[in-house]
Amino acid sequence: MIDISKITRDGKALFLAYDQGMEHGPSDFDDENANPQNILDIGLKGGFTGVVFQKGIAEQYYSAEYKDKLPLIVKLNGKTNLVADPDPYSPQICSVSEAIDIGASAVGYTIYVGSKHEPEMFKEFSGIEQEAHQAGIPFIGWMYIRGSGAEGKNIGELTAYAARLGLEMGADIIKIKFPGEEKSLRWAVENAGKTKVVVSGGEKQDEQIFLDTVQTVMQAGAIGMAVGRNIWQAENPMEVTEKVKKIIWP
Ligand code: FBP
Repeated sequence: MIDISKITRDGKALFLAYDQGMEHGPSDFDDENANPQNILDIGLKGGFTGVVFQKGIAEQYYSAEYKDKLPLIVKLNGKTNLVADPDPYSPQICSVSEAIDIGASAVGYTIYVGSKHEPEMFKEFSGIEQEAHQAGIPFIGWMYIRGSGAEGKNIGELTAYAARLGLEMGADIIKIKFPGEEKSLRWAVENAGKTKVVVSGGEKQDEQIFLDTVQTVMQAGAIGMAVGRNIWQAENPMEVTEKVKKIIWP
């Protein structure tokens, strides 16, 4: 079993996600958070257990001084939101060895569960899983439900299916979206078995609603959050971070 202690604290996780510049474009940013250096500052001061970058930002901004203080998780695939495809595919754009060379303590890959492109993504996902585990680093699967195969189906059931898929495919940690209620998330966590679960933050929302979600996520048995916009789009990112940490590490 792969050791995930480098990217967790007391078995819990708080990852700072910052691949939105690729996934959504600069419309997510303002003068402060467009600068990756400010995100590293939040990650470091906030005591996050990992920061998630694509390889370009990692190469240009993640220097050796961060290595033992703020572990790097490199996302190995990505896409823009410019092509409206009902069946998304996010190709691999970075290899495991390249990620390790730029300092990665773990790697991640987004798979769109329910997309017609599942076969290509399964292939890339499993190749990465094998290489990451040969190199002894954790592999995080972003298990996102999206595609024509998921249309009209129950989100709670699909979330549990996505979580189970992460276990079946050998992910050490999976990142899933909050299915809207504790019961469904609990079922997803149960189906993930020994694979640990973190939940994504989603669009920036009212602070209390976001904190209530974090509370529910922890009650459901997840090990933490992988959150971006609800932290670095906040008026005071440090303040929200402290509140989130109090919930994750009471
Ligand atoms: P957020 O907390 O900002 O939602 O970040 C989590 C994340 O998974 C990012 O890693 C990714 O860029 C984004 O959400 C993708 O969101 P969507 O699938 O809605 O485009």
